[in-house]
Amino acid sequence: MVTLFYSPGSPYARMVRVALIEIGLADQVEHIEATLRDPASVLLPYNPVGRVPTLRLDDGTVLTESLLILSWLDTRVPAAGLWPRDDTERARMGTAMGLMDGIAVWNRELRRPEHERSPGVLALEETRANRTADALETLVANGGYAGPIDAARIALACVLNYCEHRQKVFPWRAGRPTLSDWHDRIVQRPSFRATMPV
Ligand SMILES: N[C@@H](CCC(=O)N[C@@H](CS)C(=O)NCC(=O)O)C(=O)O
Repeated sequence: MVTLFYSPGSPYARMVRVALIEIGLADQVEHIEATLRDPASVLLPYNPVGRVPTLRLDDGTVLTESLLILSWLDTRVPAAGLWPRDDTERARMGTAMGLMDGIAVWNRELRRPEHERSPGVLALEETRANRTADALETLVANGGYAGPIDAARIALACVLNYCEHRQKVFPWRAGRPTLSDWHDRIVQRPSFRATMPV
């Protein structure tokens, strides 16, 4: 059986959990919750990188990196159209992932004791996040990230919802009403409701 290692709060792992539900494979994949940055984590015997999501295939191959896992899922159910098929959608996927990566770096910096935080890193990531969210507001207002659910929409929704609940220092909604509405609608989907971090 295929096994997904995840942690409930990870936006990267959530993309895979949402995608599994959306393409109808969630019941065929064993989900194992893993602790992170923990030498005793159940994940480490399978993945020396120690990050979630990690997908262990039924032949024992272990995939790390969310985008590799999403593209593998796409090969299982190609008709679901999970992986972006054209350049516009690939570009949208890249922008959403860029926001997620920047938020992850920002969040990692904020988790350090205050005296260890780099003001330069914090400022850079705040600027990056605002710049990207402004661009996303325009993209969504011009019809981007619309249509059937795919990995680009899943990525954007996962990072925005992460900002909503976990990275609260980023007022991502301010001045971005279209992006806010887009988020509020997509997170009503059963796949997002079922994977909401507690
Ligand atoms: N580039 C990776 C990032 C995954 C990632 O950073 N996951 C975090 C949780 S959100 C993690 O597992 N952190 C544990 C660690 O860094 O040791 C991906 O796309 O899968």
